[in-house]
Amino acid sequence: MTSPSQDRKPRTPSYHPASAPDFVPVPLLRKLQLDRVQAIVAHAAERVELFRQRLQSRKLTPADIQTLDDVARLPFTSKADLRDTYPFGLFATPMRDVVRVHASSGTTGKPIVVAYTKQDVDVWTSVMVRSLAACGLHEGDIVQNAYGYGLFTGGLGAHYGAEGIGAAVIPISGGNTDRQIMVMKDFGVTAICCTPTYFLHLIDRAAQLDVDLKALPLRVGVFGAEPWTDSMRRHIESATNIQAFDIYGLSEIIGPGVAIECPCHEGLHIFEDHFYPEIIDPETGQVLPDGQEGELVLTTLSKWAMPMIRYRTRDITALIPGACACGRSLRRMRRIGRRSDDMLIIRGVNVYPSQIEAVLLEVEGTLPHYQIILTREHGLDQIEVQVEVTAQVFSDRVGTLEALSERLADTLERVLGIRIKVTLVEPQTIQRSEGKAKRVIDKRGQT
Ligand code: DLL
Repeated sequence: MTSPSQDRKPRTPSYHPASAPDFVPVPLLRKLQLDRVQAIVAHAAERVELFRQRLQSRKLTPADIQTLDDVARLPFTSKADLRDTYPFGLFATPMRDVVRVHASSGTTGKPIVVAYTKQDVDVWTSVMVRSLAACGLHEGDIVQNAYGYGLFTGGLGAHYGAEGIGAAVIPISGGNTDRQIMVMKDFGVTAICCTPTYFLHLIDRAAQLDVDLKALPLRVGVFGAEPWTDSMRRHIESATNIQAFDIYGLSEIIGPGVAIECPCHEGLHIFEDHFYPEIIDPETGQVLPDGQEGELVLTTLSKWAMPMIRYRTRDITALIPGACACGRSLRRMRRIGRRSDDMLIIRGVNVYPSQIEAVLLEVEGTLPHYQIILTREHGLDQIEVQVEVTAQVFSDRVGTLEALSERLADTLERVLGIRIKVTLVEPQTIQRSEGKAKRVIDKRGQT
């Protein structure tokens, strides 16, 4: 029997057959986009009440979409629309045609819910296969998938893609770092999928355990679900033999696989045959020309269970003018560095300060003065909430304080899906602001 790592002849064709649609001539791509946008707008207008009403109030019909530029006449969709129609109000197919449901953080206690038909799951798989192919993965690779499985789209999205390309998937999910390192070493893992900060943590922990990651066959990392930087890439690539790729996506649009870096690492190619991108000025909503920074707006061109028309992602980027040296005809966007709203991404989990505030306000004994402090220890994001309690609670027995902070941490964990350190402080401890309260102190860049 050969060990997995002995069987590592380079078998990658320079372009994987699954990538063929990435190279389609631009005029053909534009024609395909127009056909698809016309069909999806008609589908949404027929099936989604909210969209139908918005079209009517603008005196528009699907027939008004004659060119791709006409997309800019359509109304936007926002996260608030998903919240207001919770849970299934934006579904465009009956539940019997839905084969999968995922969910992601909303701005308050309830998540937002997204759905897929069988055909939608196939499209998702295909864009994930093309993503992994762009990273150089192929049959024979052993992929450790450390994105979380569950309602989060990262786990199953990467899983279907890796299986689809013919690799062997290890569905280890997130957490349990020592076991991750053991598996990486013992199973001959060649590629890892996880958040970039979790991988930084794996690097630190491997060093503590005396595991030399450079001695392993690991050669590709597919990192996304949160912003990261070129200096993180340099750190990852110097501590391992990995080539690190940035993968972008969001639940509302499909999950991971909306855009991917190619080996040129000069921006992320958007799978334009399935997602139509625009960049807008987040203040005015006006479409901006290529090269200018603004908010990314995406229209799904082939998602039937829950089409998204002009969805405001809140992610700030720019479309990169010109062609990429790799030959893909798909346009590229700059990596996402920030958002135009206050959503935080902690260990890959989306958190809105408003969700935390909603929990704090419900619990008796706390005051509406709080601060969220973010730090990074050994590559892992840490989040602490400091909250003032009433003088009476504070003067009570220590046991009362402990019980209250436990209760808050439990409730926050239930709502957010991650454990937060809760520190109760005396009244008047948290600095008051003269203008907008500064709720979030992000020290992650400094640690
Ligand atoms: O994070 C989907 C995903 C899973 C993408 C695994 C990549 C890998 P959501 O939980 O809905 O979906 O969060 C979407 O995360 O609007 C961005 O703000 C942020 N985000 C995702 N990928 C990147 C990235 C998944 N590569 C939100 N760079 C998005 C920066 C990212 N931010």
